[in-house]
Amino acid sequence: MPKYLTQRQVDQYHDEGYLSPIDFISESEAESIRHKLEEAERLYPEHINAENRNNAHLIFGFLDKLAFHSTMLDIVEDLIGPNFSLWGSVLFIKDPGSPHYVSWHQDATYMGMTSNNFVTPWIALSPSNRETGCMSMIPGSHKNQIRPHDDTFADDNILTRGQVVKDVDESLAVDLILKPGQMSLHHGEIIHGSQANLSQQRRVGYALQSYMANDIRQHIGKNMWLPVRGESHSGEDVELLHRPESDMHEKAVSRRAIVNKNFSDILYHGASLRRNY
Ligand SMILES: O=C(O)CCC(=O)C(=O)O
Repeated sequence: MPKYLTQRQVDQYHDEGYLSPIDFISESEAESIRHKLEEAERLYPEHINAENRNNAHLIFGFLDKLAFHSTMLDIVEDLIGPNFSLWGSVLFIKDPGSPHYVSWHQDATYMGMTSNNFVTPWIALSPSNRETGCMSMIPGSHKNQIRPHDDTFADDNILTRGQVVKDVDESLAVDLILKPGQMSLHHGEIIHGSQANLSQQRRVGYALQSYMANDIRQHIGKNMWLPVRGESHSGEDVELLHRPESDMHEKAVSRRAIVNKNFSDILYHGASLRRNY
């Protein structure tokens, strides 16, 4: 018996590679978290800006709490089992009228994992719809393994390498429309992307990227994991991370810097260029 989702939702996730929309927190809670985020951007611009949006849960309590929210953990357990850690997180923000987009890609392509059976919850902290540039998924595409990607490094592409899967049949795409406080969940191998923000409001999404069962290992870069539920990752080469002592705590800030360097080494492994994010 699943803990939070219905069996139908669990089956749908495995069959289509995503689940959406899921009511997660209230609209007012989402708004309050977004205000805290925008306050953090204002107070600590060096630590949270367009080129520094990875792993902010390691330095801010209000994001850490989302990663450890009991509803979140029950949902993740329903999809990948009871023993898992968090690999990282990414704030996907598109400013009003911004041309930034995310090309068709599969997350697992450059993550260097021994298995791609992992899940990313994407929490909407503002309305995410066609006008603001919501994510779109190609249902069932997680069953066809990793397709070749071209690294374009295109200016407006938010992805590290601007990587893109060619020849995607866009007529199959499903748009994930989310209200603030709702979330979607997607599999590490599903083909997905998002368009520019044509609206006058910010589109703010927080991706917990990704929760992984404790038998998945990093084969490129260092094995660094934040234990979340059940038995944690273990082994001689495993480095376990800590939750932040408090917002911007000195130790937390240095841990995040090490994790972000590892992220960059993994995601740009073998690439011809390295961007600052
Ligand atoms: O937020 C977006 O537009 C894209 C996010 C994404 O690709 C992801 O969470 O894997």
